[in-house]
Amino acid sequence: MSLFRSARSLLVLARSATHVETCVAPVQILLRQYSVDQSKFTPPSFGKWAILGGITSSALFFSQKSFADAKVESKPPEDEYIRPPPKGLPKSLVLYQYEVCPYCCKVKAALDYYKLPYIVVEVNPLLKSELSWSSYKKVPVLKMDEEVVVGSSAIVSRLTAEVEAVSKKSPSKKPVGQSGISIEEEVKWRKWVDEKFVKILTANIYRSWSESWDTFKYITEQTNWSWGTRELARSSGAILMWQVGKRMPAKYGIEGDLREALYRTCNELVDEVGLKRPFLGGSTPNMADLAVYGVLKAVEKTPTFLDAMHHSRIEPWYIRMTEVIGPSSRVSTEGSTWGLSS
Ligand SMILES: N[C@@H](CCC(=O)N[C@@H](CS)C(=O)NCC(=O)O)C(=O)O
Repeated sequence: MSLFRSARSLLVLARSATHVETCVAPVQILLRQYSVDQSKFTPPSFGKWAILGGITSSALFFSQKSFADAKVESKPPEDEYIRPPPKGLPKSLVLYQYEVCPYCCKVKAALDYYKLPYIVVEVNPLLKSELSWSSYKKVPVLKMDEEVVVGSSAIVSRLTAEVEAVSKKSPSKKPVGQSGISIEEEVKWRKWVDEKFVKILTANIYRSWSESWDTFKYITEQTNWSWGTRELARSSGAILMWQVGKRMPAKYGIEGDLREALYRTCNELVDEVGLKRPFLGGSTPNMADLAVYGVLKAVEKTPTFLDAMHHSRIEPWYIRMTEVIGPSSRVSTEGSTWGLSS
């Protein structure tokens, strides 16, 4: 039983790793393994198939309608980087997330910066039972009262539109984008985060055996699992992601030394900020600042993060961001007891 729990924990961890590709890769590997094993599978006799088929179709028949009715249909909008028309700040905000997912950290950076209190629901990456009500199965998902918004960029665009609308009426709420880059540039830099920065960062955290080990040390430290589960998950996760990580540079088209590529990418942001303003947004952060900060925050304290701070010029900007964002406005966390060793 404890072996099962540990294996499950490993998958949970591996899927909680910090990028869409890295989130799904370990499971894909296991599925590939499963399809190999299937060739050795001997089908049961016709009678057994008939019984099995009967039971399955009855179960499907009785469950299908209620499942279809229950699902909330959602998908990210095409124009996820564009501020949608505001509808008014909701009374309740519930974020469905993985704790160390970069896209979720991006949303948390915005919620924290805007001082919007939110409840976190930690999603089980294997069963996803916390999202059983939703057709969309990735995280982050944000419930704004009864409305569901999915996709990190769409969520941040929506939150910003709401806060900007409120800040026009109430100066106590922080506006964004004063004397900073244009709205078009802001979109360009947000895309840069999703299409370039997050990939280079992910390739770096699994760059070598020792780095993969340290990354998993950091990830497992975010859990309150028992010592045994944590150690097993750390070792197996580190091995798995080290192997997956080897293919990342080719897959993402990253040439040359990975660390140098990371430093260069961090410096690209710093050069764009320039010396005359503290943030891309000018005197206050904009959505591009929040996106870079969130993605970096997901790997805070890993060797990759520390190297980036010490060998690129990004640290002063990161410190300014940490100060301006301030303490988290998260009010509670639910659903995080799965995977725990009791
Ligand atoms: N473009 C999406 C990407 C979200 C995403 O890929 N999330 C990963 C977690 S890092 C995920 O949920 N993957 C599917 C899974 O775990 O099954 C966004 O910005 O929110």
